[in-house]
Amino acid sequence: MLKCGIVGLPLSGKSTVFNVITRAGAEVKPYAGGKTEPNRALVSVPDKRFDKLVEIFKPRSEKPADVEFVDLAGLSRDAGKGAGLGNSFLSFVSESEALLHVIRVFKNSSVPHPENSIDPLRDWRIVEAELIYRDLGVISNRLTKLEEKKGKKKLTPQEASELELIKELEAHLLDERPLREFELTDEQKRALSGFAFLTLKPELIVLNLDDSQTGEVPELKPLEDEMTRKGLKSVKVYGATEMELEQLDPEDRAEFMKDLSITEPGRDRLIHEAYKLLGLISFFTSGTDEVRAWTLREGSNAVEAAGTIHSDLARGFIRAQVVAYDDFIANNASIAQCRDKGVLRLEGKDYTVKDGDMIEIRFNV
Ligand SMILES: Nc1nc2c(ncn2[C@@H]2O[C@H](COP(=O)(O)OP(=O)(O)OP(=O)(O)O)[C@@H](O)[C@H]2O)c(=O)[nH]1
Ligand SMILES: [Mg+2]
Repeated sequence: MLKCGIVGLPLSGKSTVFNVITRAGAEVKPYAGGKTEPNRALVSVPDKRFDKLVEIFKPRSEKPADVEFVDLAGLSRDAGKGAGLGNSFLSFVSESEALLHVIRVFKNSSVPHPENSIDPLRDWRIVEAELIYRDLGVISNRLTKLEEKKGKKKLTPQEASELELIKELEAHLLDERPLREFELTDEQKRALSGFAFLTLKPELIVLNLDDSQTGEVPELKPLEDEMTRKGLKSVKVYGATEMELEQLDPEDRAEFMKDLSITEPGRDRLIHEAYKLLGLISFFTSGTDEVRAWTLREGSNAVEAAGTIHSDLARGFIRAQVVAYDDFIANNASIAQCRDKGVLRLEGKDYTVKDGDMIEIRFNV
């Protein structure tokens, strides 16, 4: 299951955004400090196709894909040097596969800003610098170990190439650049995965606005320019307002959303953007027993899809019976008709699974 960590400066609205996404009702308060345990909640990925399949199959049980969101305490300037929660906080971040970085854009005189002014670009850089600093710490530990070993005996070829690589990474980080801007081969990525580098994780910037900031926001311009230069992705939310919105009944909510020109609720938008950012797709298994949505990395093959369902299905994989959701619907939700029309296919191990595939695994163990 996918895990997303929410990071940002203290009082940037992280718990507010967490509540928008999860409706979990985490504590939101206008002063920093206190609680240090992260808030966690599971969220079902909204998917109209899944809803439709449930309607068609009327299964005994249904299970949408889910994502876990973890809301952490604020990351202050110099956390990596031990300020605030320091490194214990950063270890929570390392279990996440993706980061939502909440940036305060809203003005609210009753909520102090740790840097005393609204400056999204500066704030983004402070947190980014802390993440870089933490990765440098991880690298320097590993470098020390490898250098020590090198002093005593010969390094294996693997260790020698690792040493070379992490020296390059160190230089890159010292240049104040995140590791996601360093070009790595797939093999190198695999070799580094155990380090859980924070700046290698995909990051979605969440701009937390006040509902009065619907037009152009001058304070935001410098960060927007930087995001364009760096190809960073962002999504806007009206944190405080959308949190209230989640508590309204559907009719009032629709009205309110129209006023803010929001077409998709904040929670759906955030979850969908996180999905896209991570290159994730969904496939379905469906029958009268169960309709279920599964999450898969784009580019995965049929055996990997089988493995997400159960390791036995991957081990004993014979073939996958596949039909695209759209074809299934276009053919009156009839498997027989899909077969007649030739849109129901039998695929082998190397088949690349597509978003919206309905799959049945044939296996033998
Ligand atoms: N006006 C306005 N106020 C907001 C918005 N988002 C959050 N706030 C207020 O800002 C304060 C802090 O919000 P939280 O969500 O608790 O912020 P946080 O980042 O989780 O704070 P820490 O966990 O203490 O670091 C609360 O008083 C919120 O009501 C917003 O979009 N607009
Ligand atoms: Mg909080």
